[in-house]
Amino acid sequence: MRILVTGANGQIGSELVEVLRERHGTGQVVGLDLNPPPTATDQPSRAPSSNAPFEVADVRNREALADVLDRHEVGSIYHLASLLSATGEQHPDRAWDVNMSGLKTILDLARSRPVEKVFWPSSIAVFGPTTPREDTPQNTVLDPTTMYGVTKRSGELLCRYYHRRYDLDVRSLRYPGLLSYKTAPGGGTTDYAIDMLTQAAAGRDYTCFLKPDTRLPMMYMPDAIQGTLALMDADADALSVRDSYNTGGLSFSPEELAATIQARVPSFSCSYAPDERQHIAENWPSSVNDDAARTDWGWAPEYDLEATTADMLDHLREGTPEHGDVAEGEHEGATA
Ligand code: VAH
Repeated sequence: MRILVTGANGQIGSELVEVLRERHGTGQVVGLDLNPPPTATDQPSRAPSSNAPFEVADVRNREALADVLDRHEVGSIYHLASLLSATGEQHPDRAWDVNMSGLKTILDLARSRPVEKVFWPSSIAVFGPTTPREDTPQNTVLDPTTMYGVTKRSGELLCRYYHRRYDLDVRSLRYPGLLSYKTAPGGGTTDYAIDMLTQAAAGRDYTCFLKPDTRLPMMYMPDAIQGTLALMDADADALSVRDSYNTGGLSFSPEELAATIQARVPSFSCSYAPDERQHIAENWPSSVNDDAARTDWGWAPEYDLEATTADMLDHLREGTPEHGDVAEGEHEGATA
């Protein structure tokens, strides 16, 4: 049985596919995205090996996805294809369509086939202005203010329904903002952090689109990947949460990140020009409580702000050709 990863070209997908292929063998992991994978010519650092199975399809196309699942005899699915918060506010109808129709298509196909497990990423975007901002509980008021957040909360409820009604083993994490250096950011509000580190690594200053004191929950990609795999490896009976687990890594504000960068790049300077994304960020928590994830399946992030900054700067200084302009518009594959 093979593993299918939708949104395989995105921020999480491109790294998760690599780790899964190392774990299970290249031919056992099928990537799927709206666009073909990077090639040795355009993005050599990300080009998969020649025998890496890849499908170009729209996750809203039920017939195309059914063919992929059957032809590859898929036994587990990581459904990552999604529009993120900032892009979703620019294109709310498309965000609902891709995020919700895509998810329901995957869940419907999975429950009618021998698919053992499905992973789907939610986000701290499910929280809103009526939620406690510090140490946000696993179970609390969920009052999302963005279309992205609405699709993520709706998706959580859909996943829990499919687990209760059809006994589908679908599992989910509420990712915070994710930092990574291998792919260009995909239209997220928390992507300011990647942009700031990218500019600093290139010896440039940065103008941040959030206020300096906007503290948000964040996570370094290696922790996000190991947490995702730990959840999927866990015994089903150990899981007490079937909408989506809170997972925190670290929390910081733009000014805290800028200070941590300046300790390594003394010449770096950050200025602030908040835009419409400030209204998104200020409705999100500053930190989340992830005791349930730690108790149920051993969630244990390893990277703090200093370690994340050091590792990001080191790799970005090596040069990643796809970095430079921040990706905008529909970026299927990006997520959380
Ligand atoms: C975004 N990176 O900014 C995503 C994430 C918590 C934020 O879901 O939209």
